[in-house]
Amino acid sequence: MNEILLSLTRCVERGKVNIKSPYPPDMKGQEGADELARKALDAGIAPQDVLSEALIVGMQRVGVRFRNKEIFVPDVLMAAKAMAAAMVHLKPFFKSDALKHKGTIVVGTVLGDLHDIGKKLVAMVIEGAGWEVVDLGTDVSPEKFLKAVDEHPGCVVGLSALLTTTMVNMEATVKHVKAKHPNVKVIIGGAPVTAEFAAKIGADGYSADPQGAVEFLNSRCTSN
Ligand code: B1M
Repeated sequence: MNEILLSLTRCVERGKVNIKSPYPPDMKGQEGADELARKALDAGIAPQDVLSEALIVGMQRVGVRFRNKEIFVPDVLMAAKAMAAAMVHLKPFFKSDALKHKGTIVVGTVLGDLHDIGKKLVAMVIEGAGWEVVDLGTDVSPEKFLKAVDEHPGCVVGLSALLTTTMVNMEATVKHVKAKHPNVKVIIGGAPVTAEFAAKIGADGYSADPQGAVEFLNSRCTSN
């Protein structure tokens, strides 16, 4: 494996944004995701390989370690920051079609619910896994989800809820979206949500954490 890509993977995994970043302390003064992504492209490494062999690998490790409680929310946020710094250099290639997303997921916290810390984490890890994320924010009505699905044909829908009182709006959203788009896959999550609840309301998947959402998307929602 190329040395630059190995170092880039490590920067995402450790949340090392750039050379100026003092975090993590043991990597102080070292190049970060920002410099290494640029270096990889300048060395002629294909943008697709920078993404899939370095950035996605790093973020996947972050997802697994977060699930295993080896790292915590601030670590995931730093990893996402490092990933974003690298993505700045890759973005032009998305526009030129040299890089392809695996697909699109429309995410949001359901109607009446303002909790978005977990949903944002899920969105970051999914994005880090190579998916395009359209984040509708919080307090999202079933109608707004449907409008987004209309605008992003073939997308997956991801619903988050943290209140027992708003879980009911997950059911309303699944029904509203599937009435018009029966083949659209919906995954749900959030502290009070369970796999049993997901099955009961007709959602296609449930995950307790970001990594599970990525696994659902990669295994159930891609054509390759
Ligand atoms: Co609120 N709140 N809150 N709150 N809040 C809880 C959820 C609560 C359990 C606290 C308690 O009473 N112990 C309780 C809910 C009780 C219940 O319904 N049974 C509660 C309440 C009652 C309320 C208010 C009603 C309080 C009031 O005003 N009286 C009010 C409601 C506002 C509203 O939404 N309409 C309210 C308000 C707030 C704040 C605004 C102050 C703030 C939210 C800030 C924000 O999100 N921007 C807040 C917070 C921070 C919490 C707690 C403390 C923390 C939630 C959190 O961010 N967790 C929470 C208590 C707790 O959980 N300890 C609580 C960290 C986050 C990383 O985890 O969101 O679970 P989580 O996300 C995880 C997984 O669930 C999963 O992956 C994430 C990462 O691992 N996941 C998915 C989440 N979405 C997913 C989607 C997926 C897949 C996985 O696929 C699409």
